[in-house]
Amino acid sequence: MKLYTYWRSQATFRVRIALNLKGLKREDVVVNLDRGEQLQPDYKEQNPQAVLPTLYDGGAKLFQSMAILDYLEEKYPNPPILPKDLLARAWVRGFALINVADSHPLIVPRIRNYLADVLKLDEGQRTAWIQHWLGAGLQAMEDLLAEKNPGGKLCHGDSPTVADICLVTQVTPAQLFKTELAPYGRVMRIYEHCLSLPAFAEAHPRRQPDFTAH
Ligand SMILES: N[C@@H](CCC(=O)N[C@@H](CS)C(=O)NCC(=O)O)C(=O)O
Repeated sequence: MKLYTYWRSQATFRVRIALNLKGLKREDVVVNLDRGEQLQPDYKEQNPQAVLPTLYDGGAKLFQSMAILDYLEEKYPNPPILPKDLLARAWVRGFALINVADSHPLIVPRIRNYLADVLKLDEGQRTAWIQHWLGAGLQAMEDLLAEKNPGGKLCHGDSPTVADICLVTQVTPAQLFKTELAPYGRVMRIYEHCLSLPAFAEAHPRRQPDFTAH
């Protein structure tokens, strides 16, 4: 598999975790988002939306992290990253979408650039925006865990699911943008447990060869 990646891309982090959980090897091609390389014609040819990740499985091209996670689950079902039970699957997917569909889209580089270049928000206002929307997602996750699984080491069941992957990629940008994490005790307990697992730890932004300290 060939993965177009960047260390700080949360959407790509999701795919790295899923590939590791399923024991699938990958070759990385770095697209430096801080230098705007996603906008270069050679990458836009791969991914017309000009975003990471893009994954090639042999000759097949895949894009959008949730679609990739679903594809991996269907093509490589063992070990599973979705529960078998229908309602549990819906809960896990719903939990994951808080990150993928509601929080993360509001903090990606093209949004941050628009806030800066078009709306002329200063750095403090932009950071407040990011912390607000990440905090809203973290609070929703915390409340859902309190309702369904208050003492769990993982979001659902005994093995990692898409919910845990997306909980982790909700917390890492919150850490990067110095969001207050103390109010989210259940989320953080699961985060710490996930990061003790090699599949998550190896995929972490700091462990990527292209990581640069900010
Ligand atoms: N919904 C997409 C998000 C894709 C996305 O926005 N990726 C970010 C990196 S995490 C990106 O490449 N952004 C480039 C930009 O905003 O210009 C997914 O989950 O794959």
